[in-house]
Amino acid sequence: MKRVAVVMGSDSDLQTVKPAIVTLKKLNIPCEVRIISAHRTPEEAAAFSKGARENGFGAIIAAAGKAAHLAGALAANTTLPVIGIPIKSSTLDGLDALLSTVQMPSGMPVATVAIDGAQNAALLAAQMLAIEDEALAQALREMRTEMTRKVIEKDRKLQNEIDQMVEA
Ligand code: RP5
Repeated sequence: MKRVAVVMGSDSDLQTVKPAIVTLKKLNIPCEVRIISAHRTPEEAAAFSKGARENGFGAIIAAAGKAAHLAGALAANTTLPVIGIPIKSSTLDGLDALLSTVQMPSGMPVATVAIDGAQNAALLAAQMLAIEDEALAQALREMRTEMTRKVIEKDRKLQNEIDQMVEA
């Protein structure tokens, strides 16, 4: 199976990025987690994305906050799909990172998830790999079925609580 790279701009992003790592692990997708900065380590960023395809990656997740150019900088050097996670790490509540990540020029796409949307970034990467991997597609279907079951269960619980409220 292809690997997924999870790259973050700073160790201060790790807490927010954790759900992506956990989700990939739950789906048994091999991943490599790195701290690489578009601004502080630009040469490492270029080298990493230039070599990503031949190093067995199928998708790159890039998480960064503030003037978040990491996803775009990685996308500039690879034709692998790059998924950007804008991180809320400044006084602007992540809107700065969202706009920096999502507003890519034509010809250089970055698939941007919600601010701090780490789990969806991992699921999107998994769905990309699952195009050619039926076992992974099945694992994703099962994950959704479980999510649906939990929501239905919560709804049932709510109905019971409302009934008790009315009776009290
Ligand atoms: C970005 O700047 C990082 O992705 C992080 O979200 C933000 C702050 O980084 P630190 O100053 O905490 O290292 O490059």
